[in-house]
Amino acid sequence: MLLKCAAVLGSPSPFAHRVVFGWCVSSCEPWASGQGFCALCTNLYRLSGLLDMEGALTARDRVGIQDFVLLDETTEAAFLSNLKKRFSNDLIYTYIGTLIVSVNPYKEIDMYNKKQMEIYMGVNFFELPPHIFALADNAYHTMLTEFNNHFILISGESGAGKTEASKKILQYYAVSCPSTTLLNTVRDKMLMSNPVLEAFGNAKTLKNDNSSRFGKYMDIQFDSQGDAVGGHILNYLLEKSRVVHQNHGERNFHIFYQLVEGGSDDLLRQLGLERNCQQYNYLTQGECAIVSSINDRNDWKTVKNALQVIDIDEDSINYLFGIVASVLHLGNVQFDSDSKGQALLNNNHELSWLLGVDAHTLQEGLTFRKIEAKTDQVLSPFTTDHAIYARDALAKAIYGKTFTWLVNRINESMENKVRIRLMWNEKQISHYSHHFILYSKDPSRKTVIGLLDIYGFEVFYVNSFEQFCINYCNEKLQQLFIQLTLKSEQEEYEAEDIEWESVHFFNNKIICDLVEEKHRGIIAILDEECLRPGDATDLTFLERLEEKMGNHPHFVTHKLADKMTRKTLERGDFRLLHYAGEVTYCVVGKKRKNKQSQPKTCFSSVDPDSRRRPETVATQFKSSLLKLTEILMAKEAWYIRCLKSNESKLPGQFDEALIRHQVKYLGLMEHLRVRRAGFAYRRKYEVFLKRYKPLCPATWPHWMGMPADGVEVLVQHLGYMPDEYKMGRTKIFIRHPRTLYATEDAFEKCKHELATRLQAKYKGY
Ligand code: AOV
Ligand code: MG
Repeated sequence: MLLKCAAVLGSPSPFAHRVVFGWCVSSCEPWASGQGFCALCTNLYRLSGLLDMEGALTARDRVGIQDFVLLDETTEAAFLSNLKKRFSNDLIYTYIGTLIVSVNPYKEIDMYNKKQMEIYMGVNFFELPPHIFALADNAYHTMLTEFNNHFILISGESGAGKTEASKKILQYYAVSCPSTTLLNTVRDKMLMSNPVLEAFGNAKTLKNDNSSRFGKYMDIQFDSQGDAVGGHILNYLLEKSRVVHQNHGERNFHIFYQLVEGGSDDLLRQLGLERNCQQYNYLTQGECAIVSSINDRNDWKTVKNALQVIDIDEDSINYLFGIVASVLHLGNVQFDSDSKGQALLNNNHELSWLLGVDAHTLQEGLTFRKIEAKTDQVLSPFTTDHAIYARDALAKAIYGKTFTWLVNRINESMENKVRIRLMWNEKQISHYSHHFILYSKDPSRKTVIGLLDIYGFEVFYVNSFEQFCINYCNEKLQQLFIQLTLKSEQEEYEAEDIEWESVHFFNNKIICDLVEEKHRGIIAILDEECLRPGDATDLTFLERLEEKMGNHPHFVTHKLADKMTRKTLERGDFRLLHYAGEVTYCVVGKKRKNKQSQPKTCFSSVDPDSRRRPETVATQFKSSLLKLTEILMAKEAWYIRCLKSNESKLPGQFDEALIRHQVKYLGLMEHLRVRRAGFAYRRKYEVFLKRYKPLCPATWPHWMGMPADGVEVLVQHLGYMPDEYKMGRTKIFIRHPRTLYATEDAFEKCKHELATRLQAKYKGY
């Protein structure tokens, strides 16, 4: 029926006909078929009179619209109502232009299988129902055709579905890219890096049973033929404190439970472990070692297999589990206090299981401080509290180093070792001929798609240094989003003299500055307090903050709490009004956690840097986020904004208030307004002309005049309607993607003709 509809509609020119045709046929939601409804061309259907309009509107009413840009009104209520309709029909993805809004369904929906992947391969973005595969595919094809680097920013609060989305995208690339046996192994390694890093870097929290406790940025490298040839991971600030402490209802990192539950009897015997998580202090604080949603035994098998795929040899795997077991044993090391209050080791049993460490030296290290005098060493005994602190610091340091080691090993194994194939076969010449012509393509050149999956914004009952860092990180990502979309988009229209009614938005730069500004931000003040000798404490840090930030509109102190937010604040707390909501931070432990609290002597032989006074944790984190921002800013961005559907992790529940809050703080309404009033696509005249000039006899093979004039001639020839595009100072702006897709279709056809000619010319190349 849809085909018939499109064919009968007709259009003013053959070119425009293709636009209508492609659009109507392909953007209809398949689940509405029978009633047939295309979200993008209601008017055309109405004109044709071919469709049962009542049926079509009922379908629209039932399943909602797949692109918010096409909503009749841009109110928050309309936005939420559309989201809800789609969610209740298991349509968890909706577009705002090329951005995807995703709502966590908390249930398996059969939409990620191989067949679905195949459906989305090589199809223009809006031709099928919204899907992260469409976004992944579009990023991939844009990368190939434009030879540039891309990244996919997946954001949203804890439990919103970021990690799941990033895994699905990686799987999509693994299946959809062209393959050879050699490359398949690289691909397997990339895929298998996930279960390993999740085992060591994810944990159950109150927000999410598989919460990422580290940030991950992964570059997938492609060669010029589109093969995935390598990968590289950057990891950010692992929440090491979890190794030694978990809040009620939370767990330690998955790997500990996997080993205890899944390890063979033999392995446990070798490591001196019992098959009972309750035996280990580091596993019992949260009182939820066993969780129904997590199958530690199965996950153990997956992780063991994955470790082999990523080339970790048997010996190293044994050492790795030895270290994991050592941390558990270390957690069971207890101290008594002698009559002078000095720490004494309770018993030596656990120490004997610690890998490769002399038990006596370790015992000394845990119960005495070594003070180096000029020629002498003096041992000063620890109190029990100090000894416990030293034990925990050692456990955290061992685990942190192990995690870094793992990431390095994964990176080595994913390194691009594939020899560049310089021989091109005929099929490839045909397929990539336009690259030869238009870009003089160098087959050894590589481009990347980066996937960013970082811990989401989180607010707990007690929020500590870890939440401060995580939420600061989310603040930075929001700032990046604002910079790249709302701000730069509007600035670009201005710079290009495009008429534009500006859209107001909240710019969270003010909060980023509050945290990170040099000499004046919270991190700078925390560092000062950490490095200040003498009487600095967590409370003096708070006093300094109050002194310096007292009047800041996003900082609330104990003194001002009632006045500003009418919510009281404990004496040891301060509150930040983040873009995503207010969070009360407890300063206790902040100073200690900010210092690199690793027992340096343990690692000095392997890490020469550890002798220098280390940078504080927060400052290191701040620098790494700055670098990350630079990496991302140099790439073309794609966005997936994940929303959490409800706090109880229940399938099918759409908590309207919770979702409204997220829609608000993620700036989705503002993004929609900018998108709706703006232009979906823009390219420099030179770039646009270079690609599409074969479509017009006047511009092919060479346009001798100004590029802007060439583009004008070209689009006139293609039959662009006046309101479909605008000519800026340096770029052409195209309102709807469908116009561009039609141009792409025409280009594809033209390419085949060129390919035939090329094949003859380059035979045997
Ligand atoms: P997050 O990465 O955004 O939180 P996850 O991706 O781990 O959140 O998702 C949390 C849980 O929600 C998953 O374990 C799944 O049970 C469920 N889920 C998410 N996306 C989907 C989906 N597309 N289909 C079905 N279930 C889904 V955090 O790492 O805590 O910020 O730090
Ligand atoms: Mg995650």
